[in-house]
Amino acid sequence: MVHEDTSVRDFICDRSQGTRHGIVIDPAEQSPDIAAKRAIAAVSAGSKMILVGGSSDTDSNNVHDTIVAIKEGLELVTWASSQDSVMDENNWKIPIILFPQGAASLSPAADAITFMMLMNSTDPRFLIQEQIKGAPYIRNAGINPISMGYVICSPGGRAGQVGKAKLLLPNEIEKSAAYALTAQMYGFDMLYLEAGSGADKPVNPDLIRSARDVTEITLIVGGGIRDGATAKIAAMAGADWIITGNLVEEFEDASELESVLSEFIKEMTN
Ligand code: 1GP
Repeated sequence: MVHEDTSVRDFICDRSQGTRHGIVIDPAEQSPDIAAKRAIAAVSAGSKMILVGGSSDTDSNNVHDTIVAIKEGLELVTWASSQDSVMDENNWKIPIILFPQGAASLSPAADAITFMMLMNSTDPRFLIQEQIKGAPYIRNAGINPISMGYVICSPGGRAGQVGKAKLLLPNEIEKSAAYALTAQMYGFDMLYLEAGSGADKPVNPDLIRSARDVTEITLIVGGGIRDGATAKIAAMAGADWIITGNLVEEFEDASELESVLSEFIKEMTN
């Protein structure tokens, strides 16, 4: 039986909370220790989801070690705040979610997995084959699947190349709406519009708006978002989640990262 705990999915898909911020940690880009420090800084700043994954150089070992380190780090802070009457321990209970490049980079320690179809891939591997490979493992490990349509928009970056995506162009407004409708008709929990990590331009807000206008699906937007003002534009267009990756990797110092992300989230939500 597929794991029935729907609490993580409900938390992620709850659209009543306004636009929230999440981070993506690429296990190939830092040690598990540093990843944990970054995750703690982000959660302390107000981030509400931690995705773990990357487009290349991830395998189940570095994915697993990274997830375990983040989990242990957050558990420690949760415990510390439970001993402190001023701090709310619930603020630290943030899901750690696998954001996999394929069936070879999974970990049973994750709270959930974005079980995704790369909807505009030209390769059946990313449409359905990796999913078939991974599904039995996901069931046996008891990881909660959160179904997701993943659409890579130009410029697309490494994710677009690796996933052999026929990129969604900034002017393909109706096509974006059609992808959103298709994702909803498949019963997917969420739709992720991705410009690619490190993109020089984020997803065109008109693509976000057209997807938002035709569906109630939870919308995630990421790629090339480096400041709160850009995040706010995506939020106003209808994004439920803004994901940043590179920004998090830029700071060695955790307290500096925390203050940059606090400012980012404040600007995004104001
Ligand atoms: C990757 O969209 C995310 O899936 C993050 O992109 O690294 O550009 O923030 P950035």
